[in-house]
Amino acid sequence: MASYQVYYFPAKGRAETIRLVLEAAGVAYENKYPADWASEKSSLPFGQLPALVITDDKTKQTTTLAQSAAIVRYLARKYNLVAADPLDAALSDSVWESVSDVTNAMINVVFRTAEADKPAAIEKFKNEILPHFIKAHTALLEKNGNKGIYFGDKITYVELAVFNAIDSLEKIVPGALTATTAPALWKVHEAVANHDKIKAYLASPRLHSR
Ligand SMILES: N[C@@H](CCC(=O)N[C@@H](CS)C(=O)NCC(=O)O)C(=O)O
Repeated sequence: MASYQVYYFPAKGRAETIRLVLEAAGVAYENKYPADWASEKSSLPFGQLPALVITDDKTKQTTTLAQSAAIVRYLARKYNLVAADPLDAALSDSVWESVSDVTNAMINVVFRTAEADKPAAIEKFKNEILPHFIKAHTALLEKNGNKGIYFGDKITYVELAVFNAIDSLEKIVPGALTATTAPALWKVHEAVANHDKIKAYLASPRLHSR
């Protein structure tokens, strides 16, 4: 058995899909926040957060796993939140990468664009990047019967990542990803929001407000 600490800033950010995977799996974890990031940074494998601090309950040995995609996939494999078929699992990974691309584009707009240039950057994001994302994801979801699941019948880490991305995107481009503008993607959001363990998490004090 292992104990987990999700080490990240006190926010959803790149840690939230990690938390969602743990929550969906019903696995206990603690949140660990930096007390003095400048001095802690060099102790991380790549000088960044999130990281998952894994403690072997028997030996008390700890391993610090970095990189959000690696952490999510490790936990998803361990707790059976991946597609069983290897090709479906690879296709799922491609969905994750697409979510990562659109999330990184959003981060560039919000955090790496001069204030004066932001309105134009947001418009470009909304009118060029997002429609491609919605179209591609809608095609994949429709191919699987438009049931809010990308491949097969069960929620995997990919639906959890998309749920989180939709919530994050909604803050930047309100109204751009809704039941009306992106119905197939919205079904993913609903499927995850109705997952019993996720529903409990969303109503719990463990959920970060931003
Ligand atoms: N590829 C990394 C990116 C991690 C990343 O950019 N982390 C940011 C926070 S979201 C960070 O640690 N920033 C503080 C710093 O670099 O000092 C991942 O997905 O985990």
